[in-house]
Amino acid sequence: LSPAAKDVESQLTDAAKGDRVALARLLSTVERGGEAARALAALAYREPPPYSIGITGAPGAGKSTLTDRLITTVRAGWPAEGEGDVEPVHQVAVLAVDPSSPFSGGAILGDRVRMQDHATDPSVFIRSMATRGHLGGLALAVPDAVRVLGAVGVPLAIVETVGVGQMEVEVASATDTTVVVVTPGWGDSMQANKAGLLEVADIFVINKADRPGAREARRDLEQMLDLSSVSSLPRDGWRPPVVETVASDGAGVDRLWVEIARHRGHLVAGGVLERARAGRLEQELRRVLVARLLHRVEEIGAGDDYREALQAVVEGRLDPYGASERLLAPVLPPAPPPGGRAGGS
Ligand SMILES: Nc1nc2c(ncn2[C@@H]2O[C@H](COP(=O)(O)OP(=O)(O)O)[C@@H](O)[C@H]2O)c(=O)[nH]1
Ligand SMILES: [Mg+2]
Repeated sequence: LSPAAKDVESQLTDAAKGDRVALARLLSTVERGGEAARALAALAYREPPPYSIGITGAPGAGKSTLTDRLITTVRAGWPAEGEGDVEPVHQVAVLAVDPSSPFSGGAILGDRVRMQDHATDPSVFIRSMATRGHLGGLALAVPDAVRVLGAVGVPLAIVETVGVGQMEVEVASATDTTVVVVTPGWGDSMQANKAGLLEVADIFVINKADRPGAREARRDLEQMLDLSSVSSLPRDGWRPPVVETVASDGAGVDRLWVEIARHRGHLVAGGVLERARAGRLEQELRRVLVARLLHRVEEIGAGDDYREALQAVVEGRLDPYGASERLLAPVLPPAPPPGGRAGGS
């Protein structure tokens, strides 16, 4: 075992016993990437993942306030539909994901302050995650972090993203249950539609339902869902429910938790959970492959051979395809280009 692997192994053992500092270190390792992160992933992916909930939506929609309320509700246990009993959730971890800055900006800082009610609860672990380098970045780091949580025995992870860019939606939707938060107001649900949120939502929340327009927002969402159900979304028979909440006073949050539990029940019952997780792992494998290849491309691009080949292309002595074949020769064995055409399409 390398020293890095030994370190992460002992940190995993400590974190599994409830050592929060060890867990924080492990998540920093994931953020940094590199050899230690690689060793950590090798261990973490052997263990079952936690149940994961993604929360996404425009900045200011109330995601952090909602998450904060949800933590309180979650600690009471999983609601069982139609029955009185609950399965306890002994631990919950929140990852607040900010792709925009490596140093926590105002939004995350605000989140920290807001969630401080739970700071003294040893069963609640809250961590913000920022970008790891540039290639792959958070889209790779967050699933790794979730697996680390699973490996140390955390049964439930909530991933809150800060915005609704492609990356944020990707990160939030790489969870078992994806909650999309919108607010009443002109065009908000339309924007959710445009941002591709309709495809990824398992549950819609209309937060700030204390403000005018909640009913219209619900009508818009339901209409869009009606339209999308006739198209071919692979929903496995699940229609995303629309839940109204007032996160600032907690109204509707219990209902949200019931819907999350209902969605989980739906996934588990039909074997959908396993299939969906396998599908996400395939996407992740693809991302890792692409990230590694891009990394090699960057290395090649920093070399002398690259500059020479580029010069040859500029001077018309070589075409870009010939140049790329020459540069890739040490990485990829020569193969006919896809479709037999130069470069393929
Ligand atoms: N009126 C109203 N304000 C809310 C509600 N939920 C959150 N807010 C406020 O909206 C602002 C943004 O909330 P925040 O949770 O930081 O949003 P985030 O950016 O999506 O995480 C804060 O000032 C909250 O107090 C709500 O249900 N009703
Ligand atoms: Mg927030």
